Amino acid sequence: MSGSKTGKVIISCAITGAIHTPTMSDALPFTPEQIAQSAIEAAQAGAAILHLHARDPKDGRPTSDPAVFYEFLPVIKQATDAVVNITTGGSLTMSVESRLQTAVQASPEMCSLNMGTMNFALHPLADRYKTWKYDWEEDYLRKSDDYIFRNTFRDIALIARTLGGEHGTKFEHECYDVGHLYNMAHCVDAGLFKPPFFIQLIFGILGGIGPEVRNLLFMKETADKLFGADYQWSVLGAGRAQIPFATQATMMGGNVRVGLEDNLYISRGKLAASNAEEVTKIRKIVEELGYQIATPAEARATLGLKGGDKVKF
Ligand code: KMH
Ligand code: ZN
Repeated sequence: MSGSKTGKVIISCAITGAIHTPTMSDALPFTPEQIAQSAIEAAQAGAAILHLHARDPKDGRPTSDPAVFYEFLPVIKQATDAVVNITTGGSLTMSVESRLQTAVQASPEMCSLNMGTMNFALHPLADRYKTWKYDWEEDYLRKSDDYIFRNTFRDIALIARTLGGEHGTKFEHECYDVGHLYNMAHCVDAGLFKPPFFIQLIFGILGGIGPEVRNLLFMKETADKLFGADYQWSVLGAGRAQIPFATQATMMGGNVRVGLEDNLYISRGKLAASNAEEVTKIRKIVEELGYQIATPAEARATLGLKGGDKVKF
């Protein structure tokens, strides 16, 4: 089903992630204060959903430690009405159990859920930098040519049953390739997820489907065939695909994801100054195309979320 119930475009912003490292951009937030501030500014710029990872404040290394998340979750919640979406993807070096621990404590309205095991390669990024701010960065990137981003059917079922039950958490189903849509359909048939599903179609991650518009059309057609009117969709283009794919998705009636987790550049060769700058850019395009952006309340209505008052942070 294309377009949200309100016909408005839901902007998600992915604040810091676990792909990029501090050397790559001074704008990449990694302390709890920076993550909170960047998320609040992104919400003020128009992001209705904030996708959040945590990082060690000492050196920006990805962490799944709930204590670090809890240094910024309440701050964000008090300052904005945006939907908080906590990652269960974490980083490539984390176990599924560790990736889940914060969401189990925080009981968020939304979590990401990755719909298939895959290569998730970051190693080509390492060749772009000669010196590093922190000693973990280069190793983390270069070793990713041998990492497996683990999301077996058993892992997916564990996350679905742990968070989908009494927590009432809904999922941003992250689909990096067409097979992940069939994985999703299998899980729906197994009763793991109830509509409306929120499916994030992802293009341009090395290990997933390539950033070509024909692939977007193919993934969208496949999702329509598998899920009919039961799903809402969004598009995440990694790196330089971010804005072109978000623009294409908008024209097709979809929703969009931007943010420094996925792309550090605001234009060719120019680093984005902030997450808010990326949100502002896509918001302008959405509105120039004659669409309106969704408020957090409209996003909650479209996606069937439990409400910000039901979370535990
Ligand atoms: N950081 C990547 C391994 C998610 O948030 O669920 C994948 C990721 C997905 O960020
Ligand atoms: Zn993420």
